[in-house]
Amino acid sequence: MTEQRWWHRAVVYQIYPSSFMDANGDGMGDLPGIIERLDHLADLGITVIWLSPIFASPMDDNGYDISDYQAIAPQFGTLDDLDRLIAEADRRGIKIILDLVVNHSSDEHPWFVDAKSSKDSDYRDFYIWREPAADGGPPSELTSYFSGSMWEFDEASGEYYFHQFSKKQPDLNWDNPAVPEAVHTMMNWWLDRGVAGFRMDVLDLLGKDVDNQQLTAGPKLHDRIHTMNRATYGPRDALTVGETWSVTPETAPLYCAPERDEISMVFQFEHISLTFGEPEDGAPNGGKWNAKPVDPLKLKQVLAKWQHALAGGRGWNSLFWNNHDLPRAVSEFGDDSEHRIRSAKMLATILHGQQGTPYIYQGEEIGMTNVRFDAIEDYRDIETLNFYNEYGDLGWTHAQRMAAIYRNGRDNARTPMQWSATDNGGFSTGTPWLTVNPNYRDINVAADRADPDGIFQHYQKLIQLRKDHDVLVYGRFTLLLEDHPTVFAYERELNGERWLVLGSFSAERTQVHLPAHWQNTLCQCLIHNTSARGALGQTLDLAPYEAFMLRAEGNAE
Ligand code: TEU
Repeated sequence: MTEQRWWHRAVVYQIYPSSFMDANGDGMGDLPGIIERLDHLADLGITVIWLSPIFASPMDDNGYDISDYQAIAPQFGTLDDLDRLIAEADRRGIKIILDLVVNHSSDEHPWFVDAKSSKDSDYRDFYIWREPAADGGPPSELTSYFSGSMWEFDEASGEYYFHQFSKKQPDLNWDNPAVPEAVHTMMNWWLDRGVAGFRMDVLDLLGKDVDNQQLTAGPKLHDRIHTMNRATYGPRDALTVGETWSVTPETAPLYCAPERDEISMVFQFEHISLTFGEPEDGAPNGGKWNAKPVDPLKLKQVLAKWQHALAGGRGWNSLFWNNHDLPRAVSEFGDDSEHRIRSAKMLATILHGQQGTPYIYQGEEIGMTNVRFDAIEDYRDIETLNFYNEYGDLGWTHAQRMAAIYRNGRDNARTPMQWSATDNGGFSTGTPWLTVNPNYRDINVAADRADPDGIFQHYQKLIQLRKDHDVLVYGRFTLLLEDHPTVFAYERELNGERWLVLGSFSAERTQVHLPAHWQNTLCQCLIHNTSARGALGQTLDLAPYEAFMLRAEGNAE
């Protein structure tokens, strides 16, 4: 049995601060803008905000390159603004978690500036420096997630430093005990200020063993997370969620089984990786740029596997379709044209019915879509721009590269929030740092919220259902219609209460035969995206992207 924790019942909303709301007209979202829009989130019913980085940063990777972990980037506001945000959110029953980016810092962090100034610097060993290989080249052949080598030559000292992301994001050396010590002090400083936990960036990289080229899930990883837990958030009942691209159903409990005192839950990407194709030879992040269509059968099998793997107190899942690195949910897994509204609600229903903590990415609650800019100059993301250059050298045409960016570029998620049909979607009175998706005249918060059949109200209901019905939080999950190619159906059961959650991933009408124990059942329909269903027969005739949650009430005969 699962011991109950407050974050089991939480619904998290992720804010990408530069794109949420611009209060001062400089084209960049900010903390006062978030405060202005807290009522939107309170109305939605979410209980936690994950704030993507708001710290001082040269913004080479939009804040995932931090130059001062205890200062706010001036374009986002001040520490006072953050204190105010914490207090204003708290008044609405919403907690704030921060993004903990400590696999690397910015190269403009004083630690790195000092480290680079001399081999004798007290901070030299905060980072990872190696002699060149015998031929003078980099110490090893490792390709950065953002293109190029993971090693950058430093003329002054004649050594290379290690960076898994951009060269402006040098990796911190977790083998040096002074690094965790400094990080723990910083974390406690934020916890004392009232933050409720952390989203932990690339958590599975903290155990890296660079010389043996074991970068993910390295040998010291779990010791380090456990030590961090004990020294900081563990005794404070925080929510901690680890971004873990490498985690498997077998290794997940190492992170999030309660008795291990590491983190609350993993954020795993196996369902996302299903959309990746074959990597290009020698090119970074190959699979994502060769994306393939999603197979709904595999998708539901993977999600069900994770449901089973962490059930019964073995761990806890994060449930998500998208974030700031991924394409928009409705564009990737639904239909962002004819069936946009219905498929967005279907995805939401299927996600919120599972066991785990749901994560909603800003704009998802109104069905925001991917974007297509004609010119590469309109894009801002470092990964996208490096991809465009590097794959040009590999012979990909402009059209091929743009098609890949339309499908999987990170700026799909980062175009500003669409609040209204007014200029710039009501996001800013200035010139937005990244152009607003031109479809804002049709797709925006004001229009969607005014529509009783809108997506926002569907999310509102789903969140309320999770608050009202323990079966959605703790009920046993069983996959139904296992081999059906396009219908994802499952049951949740708690103390004799049985729910059926179903979503069709097809644009066609689809017939399914219900499992025997759901045939001829009288049901109460808790939520749907097409029309309410009551008494079930033997078969169901489903509309395109139909979805619902039903509670069994008795026998229909
Ligand atoms: O992402 C980790 C990560 O591996 C991503 O860069 C991922 O590989 C890519 O987006 C998919 O191709 C985290 C953050 O979420 C991301 O925004 C940061 O850029 C990255 O870490 C570095 O901090």
